[in-house]
Amino acid sequence: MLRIWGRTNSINVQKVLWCCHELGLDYDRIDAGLHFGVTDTPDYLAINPNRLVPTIEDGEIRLWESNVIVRYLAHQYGAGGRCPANIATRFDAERWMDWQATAFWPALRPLFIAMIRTAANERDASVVSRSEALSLSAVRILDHRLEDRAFLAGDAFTMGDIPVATTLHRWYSLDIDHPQLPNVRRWYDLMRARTAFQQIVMTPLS
Ligand SMILES: N[C@@H](CCC(=O)N[C@@H](CS)C(=O)NCC(=O)O)C(=O)O
Repeated sequence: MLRIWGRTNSINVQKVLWCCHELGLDYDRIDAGLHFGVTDTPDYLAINPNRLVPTIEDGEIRLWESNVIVRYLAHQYGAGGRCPANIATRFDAERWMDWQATAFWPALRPLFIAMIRTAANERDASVVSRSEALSLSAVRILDHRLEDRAFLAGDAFTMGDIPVATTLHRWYSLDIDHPQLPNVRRWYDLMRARTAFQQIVMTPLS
């Protein structure tokens, strides 16, 4: 059976778990990371030298890097659907997955760490305001993208929606200004209507 190492409050673990639920995959999850430890053990380091979660093992295949894991699962178990068969649609989805990892989450992560994992009196106001501004710029890019399509890569839900929606949920959940962005809101509401999103992603931030 597919094995997944990672704590359930991690954004990167949530991407993988949400993807599994969308694909109807059974899995065995092992708590790992932060106070659960595990990531420093020799056995874990042998499969993930980064001391980070998630990591998966699926038969002979061992992978880390959450978006690569989502790509793998979507291709292996959802080819033609969650991993689109059409090459243009597929790489459109891939692009938004990379954008999440290289632009959206790096913009939002400092704000998330400050507001959720740092005591109010220890927050660096300049980090908070810069991260808030950069995140809003990213969400505006998303709003523009979603102007003329239901999902990030077109008319159907794909693997491309998973990392970005997991990140957007954090943005909406933080106690900051959320200007009216109708396309983003409509897409976020589509995600919120999905049972797997409710079960895996819509949990209190910690
Ligand atoms: N680029 C990696 C980043 C993985 C990462 O930063 N994971 C965090 C959790 S979201 C982690 O392992 N933090 C340390 C820990 O939980 O012990 C991925 O997407 O999988």
